[in-house]
Amino acid sequence: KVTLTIDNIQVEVPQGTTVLEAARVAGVDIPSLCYLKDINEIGACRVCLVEVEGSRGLQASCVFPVYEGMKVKTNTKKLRDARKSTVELILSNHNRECLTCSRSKNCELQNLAEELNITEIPFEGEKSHETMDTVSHSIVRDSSKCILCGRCVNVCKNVQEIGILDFTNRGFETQVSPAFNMSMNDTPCIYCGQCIVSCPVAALKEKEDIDRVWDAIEDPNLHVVVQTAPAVRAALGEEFGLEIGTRVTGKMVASLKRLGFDRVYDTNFGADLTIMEEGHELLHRIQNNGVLPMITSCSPGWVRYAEHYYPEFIPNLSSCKSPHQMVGAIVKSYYAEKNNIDPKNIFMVSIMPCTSKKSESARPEMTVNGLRDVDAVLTTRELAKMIKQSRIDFLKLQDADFDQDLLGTYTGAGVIFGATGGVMEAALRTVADVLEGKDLEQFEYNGVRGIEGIKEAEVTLGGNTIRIAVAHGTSQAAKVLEMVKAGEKDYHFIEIMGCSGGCVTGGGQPHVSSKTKMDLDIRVERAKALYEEDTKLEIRKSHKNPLIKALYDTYLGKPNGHKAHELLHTHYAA
Ligand code: HC0
Ligand code: SF4
Repeated sequence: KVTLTIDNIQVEVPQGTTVLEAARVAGVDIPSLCYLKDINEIGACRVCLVEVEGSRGLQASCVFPVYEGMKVKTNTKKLRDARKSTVELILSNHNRECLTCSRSKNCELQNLAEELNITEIPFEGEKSHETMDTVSHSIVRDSSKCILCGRCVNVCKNVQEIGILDFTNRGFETQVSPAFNMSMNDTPCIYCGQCIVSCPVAALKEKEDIDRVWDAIEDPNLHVVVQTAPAVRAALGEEFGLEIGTRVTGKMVASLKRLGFDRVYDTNFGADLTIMEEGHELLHRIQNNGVLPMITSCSPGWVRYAEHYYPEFIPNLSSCKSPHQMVGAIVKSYYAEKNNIDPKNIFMVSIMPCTSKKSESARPEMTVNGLRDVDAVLTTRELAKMIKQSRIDFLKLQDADFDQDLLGTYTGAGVIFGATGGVMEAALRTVADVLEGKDLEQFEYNGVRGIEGIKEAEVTLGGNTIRIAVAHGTSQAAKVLEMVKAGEKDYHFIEIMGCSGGCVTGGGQPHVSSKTKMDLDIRVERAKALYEEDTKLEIRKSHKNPLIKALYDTYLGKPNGHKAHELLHTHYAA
């Protein structure tokens, strides 16, 4: 332990702590901009400057380690002036159209300018070359907003270990972009959006689709059905000032009804359906010498990663479509038939915590009879915008229930899909019952929960030992795949999610400031909300969902049967 004083406040912290972190412990708030805990600790922007007694010049506190007896000052005139000049310089080459910016009121640069009391920019800098890339279905890059902090570069390079974005050019023309300033669409970007949720400004954002959804709602000829992903309920409340990890399922449903959707369903129904299909696919592969390990295919960021970086594992991907695509396919077949609606007149919207889902839903494979399973995907952030546009007082909404007919029930197994390990646990709950031939009382699998990068377990089911692994974030996925390739590991089933933490920390979730990320792990807080909903539900195993049973009995036939294959499965090409 090391004892030091910061602004005369004594604080004790472990050796190796930085001054910025120590100040947080002491309750002293040092401003920062490029700093992002564990992701970007490079001391580049020089906003977090402090004075350290006995050392020359001003120090970047995010990279300066503490030492015994150290005396730090964080709030002197010299520091305020230095920080102000630094931020003024950044602003002089920044697109300052804040009024029409998607991050307005939620921008770390704007907040900093306000805190530092910057009321004018003393010099108008020459603007560097600008690029606006709107080509992909998922991500928009607007370099006029970029402040070269490097947060996106490092999350992509060091956390995801993909490396699409980098500093290009030199000096004044320095940019952050894909190589040769290519469109993201022409790179092997997986659209995970981790760069977006790391960006302090609006240089990276999702490709919005709000207007198309409003048009559909207004169109009297369209029947508009909406579904919500498990992870949305764990984060939407943050957009309305609620604490991270507050579950807002009922208010979310109420708001969707107010927005004018004709039916509100939960993707969890699709998750239950996926478990039926994927669980039986696994059993079939195990019993018939099929390709193993089978790997989940519900995270489109992961699927794109496999296609671009590990095509040799494509035969290992489950042929199941992801849950929201299954819901779309069932709405445009079964639901349409039962309600006597021409599927051409159904418009299916998915609210997702994910930016990659936008691209997934546009894939040509994700159709039935020439109709897209899902017509539009909105992120959690976009849903919050629609609610605000409609002037709905979210916090005052009475909780409402999902529509109860046809696809209207879901189980605890479906809910936990949104956290890393959840798909595996949900699958085990069903596969175990099938293999044991009974309704097992012990069905919580704590070994696959939590945020450890790679989780492994062996489960004995019906006399067979099944070896499983769970990986989240593509760097962890790569480790598992390399071990499998090298013959070091021999699993039957692997769950892989493209983002660290799983969907709860997807690229479409509400922005959380770098300051808050210092205090808590949002992966843990949001996951808690989902496990809490699981324990509150009466039915917690997918195969016990009565409407899933009815769907098979009256329409699909058997899991993995002919009709199920036609609607719910796909294939991925290398
Ligand atoms: Fe997920 Fe999903 S759990 S990918 O993380 O499998 O996006 O939340 O909706 O489709 O159910 C995201 C979240 C989903 C799907 C489900 C799966
Ligand atoms: Fe990298 Fe993901 Fe951003 Fe693409 S979306 S640039 S893969 S972090």
